[in-house]
Amino acid sequence: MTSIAELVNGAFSGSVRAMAKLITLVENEMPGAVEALQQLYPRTGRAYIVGITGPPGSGKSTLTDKITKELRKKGSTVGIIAVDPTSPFSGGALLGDRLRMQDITNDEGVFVRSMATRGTLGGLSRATADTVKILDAFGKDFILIETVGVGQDEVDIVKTADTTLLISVPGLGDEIQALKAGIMEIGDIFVVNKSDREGADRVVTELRLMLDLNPARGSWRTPIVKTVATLGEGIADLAEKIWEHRRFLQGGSGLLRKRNERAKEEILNLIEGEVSKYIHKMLKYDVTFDEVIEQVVARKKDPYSYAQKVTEPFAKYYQIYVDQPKN
Ligand SMILES: Nc1nc2c(ncn2[C@@H]2O[C@H](COP(=O)(O)OP(=O)(O)O)[C@@H](O)[C@H]2O)c(=O)[nH]1
Ligand SMILES: [Mg+2]
Repeated sequence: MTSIAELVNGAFSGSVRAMAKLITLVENEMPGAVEALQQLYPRTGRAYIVGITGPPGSGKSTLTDKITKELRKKGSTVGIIAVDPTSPFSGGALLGDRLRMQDITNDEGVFVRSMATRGTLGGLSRATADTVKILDAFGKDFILIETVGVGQDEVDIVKTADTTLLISVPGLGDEIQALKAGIMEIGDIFVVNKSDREGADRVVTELRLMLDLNPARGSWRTPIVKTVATLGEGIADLAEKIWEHRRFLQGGSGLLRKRNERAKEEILNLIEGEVSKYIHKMLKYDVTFDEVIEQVVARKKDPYSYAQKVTEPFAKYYQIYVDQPKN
């Protein structure tokens, strides 16, 4: 048995095996996972995190591959987390795709990990955020997260990123509509991939129009980059835009603000997780709980009073804050 401290030290000294083991530990919430993260935490915060999101088939994996090569050319090390189940990195894609990825997966400066879809809501984003920390502590300069841009979990995952690339492609008219519906706010750089196809310029024009109509984007003028990922066209430009956004965030208070927000959310999530862990355990052993459910359904009890009763010890302890006026 390797101890947690040994694994952590192993990862610090560059053992890929130790790092992979740590990720498995954390991903499956196995005993020692929290201990490992506690030990890793002081060494995190150095990596730059890029989210790559967009509809299935838009070329996220191909772009991830090409961006990785571009970053490697400049000497940066890269960690890739593929949350997309169809990603060639996770083995879900065609053999040809996977073969194309082989040269980066054989590169020592690149570490690729795919995330299995988790049952619990929020489980996937938590596992991704924890894996980011491990890769960060391990010393990866850039961490790329590939994820399909749908659903709350995905949006949460993207919130982990410092810079988010939103991928669209020509020929998906309603894609733009879907972007309008809210996901647009999370994109720092818009990528129109498959620009070898007809209609790319129209997509660019539509996106530009939409971005200009959106007032709440601060002083960052969201660039739109045309790429042909399969041919590597536009990739150098895209990498440059990532650096530009990074400089933009680091130049002002943007990066610190993003990271503060992220830390706040993480702390709150952890506290909620801890509290609900005890409640769930308690209810699991409470033989009267099934009865309570029946009574609630039969309208003999109301769920509100029961919830208040269950959380009473907690409420008593913190009542002072609830009663306190804010200032
Ligand atoms: N024509 C064209 N095909 C592309 C381009 N980028 C990716 N593809 C192809 O689109 C398909 C889906 O790409 P993939 O990277 O797996 O998309 P993902 O599902 O978003 O990760 C693959 O067959 C790619 O070879 C591009 O710029 N132009
Ligand atoms: Mg993919």
